[in-house]
Amino acid sequence: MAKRMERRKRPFLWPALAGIALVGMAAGYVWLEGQPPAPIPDGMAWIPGGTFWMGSDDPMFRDAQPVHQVEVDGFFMDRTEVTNEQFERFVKATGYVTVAERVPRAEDYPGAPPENLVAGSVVFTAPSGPVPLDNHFQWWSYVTGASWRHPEGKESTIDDKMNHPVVHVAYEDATAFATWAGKRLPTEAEWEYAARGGLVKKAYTWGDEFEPDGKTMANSFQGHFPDHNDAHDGFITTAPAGSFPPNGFGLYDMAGNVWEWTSDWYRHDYFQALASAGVARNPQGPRNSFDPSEPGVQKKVHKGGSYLCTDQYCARYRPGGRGKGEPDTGTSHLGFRLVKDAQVGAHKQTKTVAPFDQTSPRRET
Ligand SMILES: [Ca+2]
Ligand SMILES: [Ca+2]
Repeated sequence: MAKRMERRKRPFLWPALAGIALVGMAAGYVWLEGQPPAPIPDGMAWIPGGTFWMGSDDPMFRDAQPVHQVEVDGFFMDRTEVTNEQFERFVKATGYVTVAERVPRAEDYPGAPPENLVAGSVVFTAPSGPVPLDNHFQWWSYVTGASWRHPEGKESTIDDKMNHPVVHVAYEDATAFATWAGKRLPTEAEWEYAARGGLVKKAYTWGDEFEPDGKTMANSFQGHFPDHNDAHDGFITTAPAGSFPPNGFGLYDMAGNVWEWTSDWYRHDYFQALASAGVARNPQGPRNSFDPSEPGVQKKVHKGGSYLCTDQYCARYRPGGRGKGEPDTGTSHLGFRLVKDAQVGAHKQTKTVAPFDQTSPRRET
């Protein structure tokens, strides 16, 4: 039923809008303590485990407070967002059809006018002039025919964007790709830990200064949001994955370019629960979702901000910032990257903090 209710929202409600000793050999990996496991899968970086300060003291990020300590085990992570070229390989191999490409079924949307039951996705379109920033419908709209193959609508293509991040992917599209690739989505804690690149409590993934020595470090939005993007960084929408300097772990675009799915459910108060329970180890997210701005709408956590982020409106290219969205809703600035455990089948000690409504079942995804 939960799934059914969520599916109903797709065409009508778009989202508001992280000593050297041989100690083991498993699944082909030789793990030397103090060294990364080998071999490192193609296109991935080894993120050594550790403890970090998660969240942000920024007054804009109330749902990212308090800053609290989290410990995560080591893992491999894609160096870049998943690209159109990689996603196309998956689609050609499997015949997979994304959520945005499927025609919504009338039985899933009782009462919906037939003309609204069309395949499509949510696309950013700049308004012609300045608009109040309290209504995102001024710049987001559901566009018939928009999908990963047609990011701005059915007339647009990805022919010259094969090295750009794939967009218009719903949560189930990302997990389908992950299953095919033998990887998984990161937890929110893994994603943020990786984004910080070994830095402690820094505002950005590279430090505390937005443009150190005048250097542009991420694909974000410059100009006047949302009507005028002067593309000071060279890109109005997506940039080829890996266009800006990597962070301390060798990861690209952990700030900006496109938002990225994590496996955690979103709750605005989750960090309060984690902080009160001591150091969280490999937290997997709350058991259920709650967003006070849209009660009853189940959402997953997005991380990293996008080419639309600006301090004028959304500064969530900062690693402590949190985004959110319904699992069945992809947009023109949302993609993903994946992680892989070092030892396949290894038991991961986890600390699931679930102080909330225990009667609500956790939705399997
Ligand atoms: Ca830009
Ligand atoms: Ca990104």
